[in-house]
Amino acid sequence: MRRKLAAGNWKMNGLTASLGELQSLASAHPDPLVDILVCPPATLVSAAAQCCATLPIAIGGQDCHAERAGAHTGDISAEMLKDSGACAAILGHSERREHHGETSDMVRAKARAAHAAGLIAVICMGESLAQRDAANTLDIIAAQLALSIPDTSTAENLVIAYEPIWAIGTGKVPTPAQIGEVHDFIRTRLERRFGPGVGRGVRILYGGSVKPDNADTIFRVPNVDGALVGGASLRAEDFSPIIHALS
Ligand code: G2H
Repeated sequence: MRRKLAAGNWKMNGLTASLGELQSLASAHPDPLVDILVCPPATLVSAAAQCCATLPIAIGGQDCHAERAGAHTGDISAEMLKDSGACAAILGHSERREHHGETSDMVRAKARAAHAAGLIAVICMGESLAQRDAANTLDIIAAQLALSIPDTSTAENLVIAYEPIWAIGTGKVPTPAQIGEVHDFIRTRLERRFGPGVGRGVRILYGGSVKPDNADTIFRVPNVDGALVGGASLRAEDFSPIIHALS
């Protein structure tokens, strides 16, 4: 039985004052029935982890370098994230693939580093609108799955987020049938590659314009084990009803 997961991706948002939202979230869910993960910007990971030390909210980063240490100005390693109190790292988000030229090979290397440091790798994948319109969605997902997921993956240290690029921050959401088709496909591929134990244990999140008013519909889709939420995770009053819909 997979535990549901509500993950918040703050992206490049949040200052010290924003940590109050975590306190509000915990107050609204003192004993949550689902796992809650919040991934603030790197500048807030340590403070957020301290703030949540006694709260039912886990903290994650939004990226990590594939190397353990070295001359990589501006980058942070998986070990540093872990040392800051993070338990997970979002990897391969389309904004990083697009704006930072990250390939699936690079994502796989980062995920391997995350696993070595004891972090959960939340690996994102999804198709563009042009790829969907050309009926290439499942081919794109198959390639991203094959190349982005390292062999070090287990049911505990891997979470996959299906995020169609055209649904990110746009207010457009795929139909339940479209979400279900991709999530079922990912599940089947995971079972084929890792066997039924791991394949059925990995959680598959949906991401892309998840809001309080569409969460319930999305969470009814089989093989949707939760959500990776961007804009609606920034304020507890928006994230809380999404968590509630998962419970
Ligand atoms: C997709 C998502 C979070 P949003 O990027 O990863 O963002 O919910 O704002 O579309």
